[in-house]
Amino acid sequence: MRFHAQYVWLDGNIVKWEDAKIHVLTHALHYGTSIFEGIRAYWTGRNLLIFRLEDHVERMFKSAKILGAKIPYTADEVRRAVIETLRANDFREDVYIRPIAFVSTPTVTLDVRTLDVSLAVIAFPFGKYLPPQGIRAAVVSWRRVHNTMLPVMAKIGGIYVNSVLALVEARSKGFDEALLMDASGYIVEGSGENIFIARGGKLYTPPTHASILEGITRDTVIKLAADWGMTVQEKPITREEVYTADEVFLVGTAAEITPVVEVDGRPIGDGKPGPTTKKLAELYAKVVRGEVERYVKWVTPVYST
Ligand code: PY5
Repeated sequence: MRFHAQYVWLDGNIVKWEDAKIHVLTHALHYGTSIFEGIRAYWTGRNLLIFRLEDHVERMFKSAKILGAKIPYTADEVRRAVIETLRANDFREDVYIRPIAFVSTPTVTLDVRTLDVSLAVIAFPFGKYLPPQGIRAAVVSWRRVHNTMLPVMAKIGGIYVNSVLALVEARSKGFDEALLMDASGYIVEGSGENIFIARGGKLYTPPTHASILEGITRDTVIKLAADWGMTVQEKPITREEVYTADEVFLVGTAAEITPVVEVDGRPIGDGKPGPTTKKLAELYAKVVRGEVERYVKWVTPVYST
């Protein structure tokens, strides 16, 4: 996949893609002190709809608060920057949006509280992140970093080294995606996705205190499932519960709802995407395109029609 567009939003200006550059002594490059979001916008044929923009921007401010850095914009300004970026590029297809606030002061100092924070919004056409027909996953040896060591609830650049190591391990062994255990051996997340399992007609996902990112797609799935009277129970999930689940699926902005059809060489259910996963994925595809009345509140149109 090639990531490219015409324009980038950088500290208040729309600049050409090629000109969106930063200095090599940028703090975030050295210490991972960036706060980012992954947002999708879907092209309906008539308009471009941003999914859960408010929630993503809100999470950015929470991440900054946890890090101790200050984003020098209001939430409203960040939301407007996202819309401005999409309009400048005049996208007429599905895109992925990556707002990133990063500590930009060229210094070796670690105390970020007084350092400058820059903001960029990058957006580019984007298709599937993982094969939608189902993936083969492996439980990797790297453990999910515990939230007493790094705030995994925050989407901070440096924390993603944990995910990078996990995915490199899974891919180098021939798998599509990694499943990470926490220090106690419970399965908590994919490298860039939250996990759900269906077992005996019920849905389960790890609780938010279990060293996971509090995913916005996770929240969407919990709400969509509840609409059919299917409550999702938040509980620790063991490796053997995953192996013997009827269905396993990963959720995230990039991954959307991706069926996991095999874990560590063991087929999940009959080795094909299960009915609950399929039903949720279909509904999700409608919700993000503003086709479900009840959830139109979750989409922000980019162009005035
Ligand atoms: N867990 C981790 C570790 C994540 O990186 C992500 C998002 C999620 C869960 C799901 O969160 P949400 O539903 O709020 O997106 N990952 C990024 C994404 O845009 C991609 C990282 C490579 O989906």
